[in-house]
Amino acid sequence: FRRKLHSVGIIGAPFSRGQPRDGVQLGPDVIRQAGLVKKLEVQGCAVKDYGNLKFEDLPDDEPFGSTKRPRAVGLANKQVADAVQRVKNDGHTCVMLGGDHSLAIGSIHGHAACRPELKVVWVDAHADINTPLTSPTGNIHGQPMSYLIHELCAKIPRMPNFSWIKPCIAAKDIVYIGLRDVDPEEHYILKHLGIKTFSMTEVDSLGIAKVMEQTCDYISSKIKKPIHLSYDIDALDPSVAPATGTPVIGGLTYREGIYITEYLCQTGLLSAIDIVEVNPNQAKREEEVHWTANAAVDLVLGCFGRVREGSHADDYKIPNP
Ligand code: EXY
Ligand code: MN
Ligand code: MN
Repeated sequence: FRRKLHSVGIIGAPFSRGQPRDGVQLGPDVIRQAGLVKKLEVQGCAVKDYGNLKFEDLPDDEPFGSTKRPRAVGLANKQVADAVQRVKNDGHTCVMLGGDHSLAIGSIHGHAACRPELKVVWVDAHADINTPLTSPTGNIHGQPMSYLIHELCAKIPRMPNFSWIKPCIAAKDIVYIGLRDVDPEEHYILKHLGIKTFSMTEVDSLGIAKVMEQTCDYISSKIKKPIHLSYDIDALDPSVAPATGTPVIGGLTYREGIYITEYLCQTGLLSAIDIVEVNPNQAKREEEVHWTANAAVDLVLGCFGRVREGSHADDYKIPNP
């Protein structure tokens, strides 16, 4: 067999204003400190780390209705969208390290600007599809999908620093995996738009192998399209990834979580990846930061060819004595 050589472009997005808890802005550095770049290189990837984006602090960012920090979120996402476009135009598979999940607005928007046909696989305990008017919290990290879907366009109010955002995906282009904490309004939206979902119940009944088979049948039945994988670390069970802001019991095992990335990697269609919601300040002890960061690193490695059976270079020879 022949190993595919991946070229990876990494963007750090140290941003937390899509939710109220401090610390998620440390995600990119915590994930890098767990050895991400080195480990990717060891498995044969060419890596360009574009470093961290610098986000302005906006002092007078009054809520818009109940939506919190709209100006900061709108502006940061514009920066993310531009950065993702740059990485894609440079020819890499893009890895965006968050930061909270509001950053998927910019990441998917920027990706779609370069790959208008893309499909989204959203791995998360939550659906993140509240509109500003259905949101129970006003936190934009629970809303990113609503800004991106054509079918919800008429339901989104005009908000400051959001005018550049144009819906860029259709409801049929999305698959969710790992859902187990969905608001009633979100559940209505998912059903009303006929969005494909594999909640934890389907993971239990089908097993993760069938879930991934059906996911890929659904998103690439006839023509192969680029895949955007948006991976919220809280999709994993809190016993595996405790350092996150909104943990929900009953999540994906480490093995199920990794299997998703291995499976998507072998499609050859992964084009951009988000790893979000790693928050070291939410850990009860230092160890929990390491578990969570290591899990995040292993998810990225799985996206770029790491297989658990092991692998070797094409030209390897057993040394002669
Ligand atoms: N559904 C709740 C809300 O909209 O506020 C909770 C969202 C949590 C979002 C986390 C990051 O995935
Ligand atoms: Mn999320
Ligand atoms: Mn989540």
